[in-house]
Amino acid sequence: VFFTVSVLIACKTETKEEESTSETEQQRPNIVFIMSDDHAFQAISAYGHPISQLAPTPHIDRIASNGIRMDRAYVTNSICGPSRAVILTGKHSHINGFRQNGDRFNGDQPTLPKKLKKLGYTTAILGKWHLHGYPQGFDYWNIIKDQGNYYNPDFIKAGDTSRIEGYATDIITKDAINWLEKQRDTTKPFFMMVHHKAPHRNWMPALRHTNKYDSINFSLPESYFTDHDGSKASKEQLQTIYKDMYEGHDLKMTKGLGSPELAHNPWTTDFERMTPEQRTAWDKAYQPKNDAFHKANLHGRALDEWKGQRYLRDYMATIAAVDEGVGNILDYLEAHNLNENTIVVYTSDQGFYLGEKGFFDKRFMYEESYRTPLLIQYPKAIKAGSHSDALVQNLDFAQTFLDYAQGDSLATDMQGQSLRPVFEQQISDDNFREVLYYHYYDFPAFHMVKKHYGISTKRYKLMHFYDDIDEWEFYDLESDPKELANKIDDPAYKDIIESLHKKLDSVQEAYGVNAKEFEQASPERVAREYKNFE
Ligand code: SGN
Ligand code: CA
Repeated sequence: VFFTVSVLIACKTETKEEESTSETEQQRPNIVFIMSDDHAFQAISAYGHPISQLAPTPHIDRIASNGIRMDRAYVTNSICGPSRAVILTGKHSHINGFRQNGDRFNGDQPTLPKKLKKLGYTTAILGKWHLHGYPQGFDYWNIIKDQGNYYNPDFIKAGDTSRIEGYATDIITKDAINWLEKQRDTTKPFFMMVHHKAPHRNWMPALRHTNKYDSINFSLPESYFTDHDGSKASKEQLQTIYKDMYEGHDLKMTKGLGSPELAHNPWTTDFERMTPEQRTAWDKAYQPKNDAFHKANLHGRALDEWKGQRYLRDYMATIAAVDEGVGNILDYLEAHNLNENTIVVYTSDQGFYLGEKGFFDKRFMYEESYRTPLLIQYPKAIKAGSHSDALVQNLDFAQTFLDYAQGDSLATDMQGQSLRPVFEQQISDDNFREVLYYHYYDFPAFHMVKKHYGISTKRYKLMHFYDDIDEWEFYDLESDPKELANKIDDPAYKDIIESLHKKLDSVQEAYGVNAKEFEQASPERVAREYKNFE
C-alpha cells in the first residue's frame, strides 16, 4: 500500500480575490526569496556533503540553523527558465507553457508576485530572469540580460539595458540591500526575489576569491569514471567534465607555459568584458597555477582528474561571494528589526553535478540534478535547527508563500501544496506526499540530455527517456543511492515497477499531461544538434 495519498489538485480557475485590510497587512510576513543558479546541495555545508566541508558556506548555513533544512526538495524540470516559470506560477511546465530554455514566458498569466500585490505586498526581482520578455507583477525589477556575465554584466531596468561595472553577485546583493533600505514602500509587507547568476557556468570567481581553494584537494566522486552501463541516455549526453568542458572558457586553462592566452574559448565575451585592471588581476591569480599545470605535463586519467579539481575549485570559489551576499542580507534584516517577521528562503533553480558520473550541468532526473537545496527561516513560526525529509517541490513555493500571506484563496489554480505544515512540523514527513512528477523537454539542445519524464517516491524512481530513444530506467535508492544500476528488467522488482507505472499514468492524468507533451524532434534535427555541440 505504498501509494495512497492523492497527488494533486488539478488546474482550477481562479475565483475570488482576497482584499487586503490594513489589520492583516501588519501581520503578513515579508518574504525574501534568494535563489542561485545551479547551486548543488552538495556544495552547501549545512547539508554535510564532504565537498562542502572543505569549502563551507557559513552564511547560507545560518538560514538552516535559524530554521529548517529540507533534505528531499526537488524540481519538476531541471533547467533554468522552466524552473523559474514553475516557481512564479505554481504550475507544471506544460500548464505554464515554458517547457524549455528559449521558450517565451507568457507574462500575462496569473503569477505569485501579482497575487501578492493583490494582498498588499510590494514586490521586487533582482538578478537572473531568463524568461525573455519583461517581468510583470513587480514594483521594482532590475534583471540580468539573458544568461548574464560574471564581470561587468548587462542589466535591464525599466526596459533600458546598461552595463554595470563590477562582479555580478556583488551587484545583485547591493541592489537587494538598496531596495530594502531606500526604495521599497515601507508601509507594505515586501516580497523580494534575489536571483544570482552564480554559480552558473563558466564559474568565474570574484577577484578576491580566485585563489581561495587552490590548496584544497576536493575528493572526486567514486563514479567520476563510469561507462554508464544500463543507461543509454547517460551514455549519449554531452556533459562530461573531461570530455565536454571547454579548456579555456570553462577550465581557464592557457595555451602553454608562460602564456596568459586562454585555450579553447568559443564564447569570448565572458573574458572580453573584463576591464584591463580586472584582467590583469585575474591573470596574476591564474597564471602561476596554469604554469604549474603545464610543467606537470599530465595525460590520461591524471589530466581528467586535474580538470575535475580545477572545476570544483572554481565552482566552490564562485559560491563564496553568494555566501557573503546572503550574510549581508541576513545582517540587514537583523539590524533593522525585520528578522522576526521575514521568511527567508535559500534555494537554487535546480541541482547540479559536481563530477558524479563524470558530469557537470543538470537536466537529468537523477538525484544530483533533480534535488535542489532548500533552507527556510521564519523565527516566528519555524523551529530553529529543524530538518525534514518530506518530498517537496519548487511547484509548492508559490502556494506556500500565499498561505503565509493569508492568500490561500488565490492559490486555487495552482498545482502544488503549501509547505507550511511541513515547515512548522504539523504533519509527519511521510504523510505529506508520496510521489513527485518530473518532465524534462530541452532536447536536442546543449548537453544533449534526452527528453524524459518520470515519478519518484522516497525510495524508488521510474523514468522514461524518449524522442530519439525509447528507454525505461528504474532505481532503488535504498540499495543504489548513486543510481548506477538500472533495474528495469530485474524480476525482483516486477510488482513494484508495475505499480509505479500505474501511478505514473494516474499522476499524468491528474496533472493534465496530454499527447503534446511527448512530441519528438525530427531525426535530422537531432543529428544536426549532436554535431553542433560536439
Ligand atoms: C548555457 C551553458 C550550458 C547550460 C545552459 C543552461 N553554457 O548554455 O552549460 O546548460 O546555459 O543553463 S555556457 O557556457 O554558455 O554557460 S541554465 O541554468 O540557464 O538552464
Ligand atoms: Ca540553472
